[in-house]
Amino acid sequence: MANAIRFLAIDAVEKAKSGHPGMPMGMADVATVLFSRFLKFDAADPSWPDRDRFILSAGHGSMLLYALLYLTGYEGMTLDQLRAFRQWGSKTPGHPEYGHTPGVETTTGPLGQGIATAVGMALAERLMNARFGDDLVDHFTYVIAGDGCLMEGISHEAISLAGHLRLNRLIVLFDDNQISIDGATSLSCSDDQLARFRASGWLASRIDGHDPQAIAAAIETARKDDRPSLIACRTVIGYGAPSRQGTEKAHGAPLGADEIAKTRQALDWPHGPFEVPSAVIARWREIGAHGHAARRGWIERTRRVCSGGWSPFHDALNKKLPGAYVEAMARLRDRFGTERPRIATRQASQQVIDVIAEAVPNLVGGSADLTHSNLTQAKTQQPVRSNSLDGNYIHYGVREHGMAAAMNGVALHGGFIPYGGTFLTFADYSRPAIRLAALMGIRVIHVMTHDSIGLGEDGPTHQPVEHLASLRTIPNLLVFRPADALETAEAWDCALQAETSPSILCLSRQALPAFRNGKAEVNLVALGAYVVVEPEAARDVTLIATGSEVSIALQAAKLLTEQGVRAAVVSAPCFELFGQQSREYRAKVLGRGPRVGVEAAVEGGWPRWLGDDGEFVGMTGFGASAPAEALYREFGITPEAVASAARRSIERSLVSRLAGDD
Ligand SMILES: Cc1ncc(C[n+]2csc(CCOP(=O)(O)OP(=O)(O)O)c2C)c(N)n1
Repeated sequence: MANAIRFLAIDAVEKAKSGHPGMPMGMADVATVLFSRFLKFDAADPSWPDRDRFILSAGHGSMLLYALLYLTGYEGMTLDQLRAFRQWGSKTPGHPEYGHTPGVETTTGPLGQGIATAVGMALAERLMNARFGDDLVDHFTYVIAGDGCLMEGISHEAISLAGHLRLNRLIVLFDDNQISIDGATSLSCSDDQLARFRASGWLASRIDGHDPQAIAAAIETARKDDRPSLIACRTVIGYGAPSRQGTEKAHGAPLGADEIAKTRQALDWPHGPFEVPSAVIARWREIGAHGHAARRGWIERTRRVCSGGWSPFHDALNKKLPGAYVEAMARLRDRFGTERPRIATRQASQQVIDVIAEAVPNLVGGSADLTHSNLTQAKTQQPVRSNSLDGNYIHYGVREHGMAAAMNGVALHGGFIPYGGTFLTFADYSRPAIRLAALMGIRVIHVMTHDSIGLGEDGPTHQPVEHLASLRTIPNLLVFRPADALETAEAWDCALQAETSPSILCLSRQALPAFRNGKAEVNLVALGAYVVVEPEAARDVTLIATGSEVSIALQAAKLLTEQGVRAAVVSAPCFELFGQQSREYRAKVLGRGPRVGVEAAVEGGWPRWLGDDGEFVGMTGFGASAPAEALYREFGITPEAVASAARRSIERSLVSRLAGDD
């Protein structure tokens, strides 16, 4: 059974002329025991909500997973797909990709992400279980992680959080082969992994990863323990390849025809490439269908639960927002539109969260130890603790990266919409997990406050300047920077409605004046950018600003009016959404004349919106420690500076027009 995995991996890597045979060969025995004796799944329905989750954190060993998906009979995972490993259009990309290949629970490859995402999945399972009981939610999360995953810093945050919350349904099978790319792990690491996990509150043991009895016994014990479990499986990388096994040479290169022939002999596998004896296939297919009865039973039980036609369980699994949310959000937008509070956008966000936490029961909030600064906890939200898993607010601790990955896991698991807070300047700590969320297309909401030099005295370490620009370069990530309370509510609404994109809400520490009047009929943030002030006669210049700088642009427009210059003001809370609008709409908003961009951050991608004659008013370097007003003055982000930039760009555009006429 295990050799079938081994040789499919060997043959696929050989055919692709690239890939990683060593890890699948080493962990084939562990995977075989796990899938044949423990994993609850039905290959016929990869999205059955109560399936056990299997996460290949060591994503470079993707052929282990693809071989298992083929052998157990996942639809679409054919031998041809294995033959097309790593090729254009195949279901078998170099690293497992969520949403691309049925049966892949999360995208892995960046080491450490899988195990940290799995923590979120195991947490979501316990949260769902606390709400809906064993009949509906009762599954394990299994992870295969390698030395690389455990060397990565994120693993510390992840195992620490999992131990603290006593996520007893999380079982990590550590491919303890003592080899990574450079050679023996002893070159760079002398951690006692078992001691490390134990110190974080885990059950930890070491076994021979090629002994099926030992593997089964360890998993059996782990399943019964009330802590998360680490099973260090001592394995031989490239097991069976006579001259490569146990060395880094087995890690990431095809074995080559000679070595493959010798491996076939050594493991007594006389079959040709991609050939699996029918008896072996039949047995694997039985395993793939094992969970069928359990799934039918689960379907019956869920039917009974929602016999009245409605059930909170189905609502939770459904990605759509409830009707109560739509009404509550409409009321809140009206309130902000008419009351026009002058508050920080983080405070506005707090009010949004207070409203939506009641209307959206499956919202799960949190913060990386900045709850009182991020203002992320609703009055009604209760903290999640190891002994009260029915809470809905997670104190992630000072673990931004772990939080971001755990939120990915919570979203992937299903049943919840996760959001979590930190300071925008620490977005870089979370970035690899944010990038994966964008790549996977999942709804995860980051509340990132203290979004500019406007935070003041904490100084340049805490003042983001390059973060907006760099986050905007991540494809499929929505970066919102609302300018007042109403825009904050609308940005939240957009983030919650975005089922296939993560969002970042960049919010101010300082109070901002409201600038929109009356009832809020249309969500203008959803347009990405829109005109706030349109002069009565044709525009001379368009001032485009985001967040706290919209009010500066408005004051600049007034100054310009006094000077006989007609300035339109555009608020641009989300460039990604603006980019999706029609060419006509964008042209109408941007205007034909010169433009000035205003944002208390570095220029980044602004030139796209400003044109050749445009000018940018913002930061050119790091901030400083001083009160916010002083910083805006000293760094020249003032109404006067914007008005001067506007006049300069009008002049420039006149000159270039005249030059064009010549
Ligand atoms: C964050 C990150 N850094 C580096 C890599 C490149 N990389 C892929 S596998 C690997 C070595 C991993 O060693 P181990 O987990 O022991 O895997 P094994 O050699 O046992 O297959 C490295 C450095 C990566 N995929 N992700």
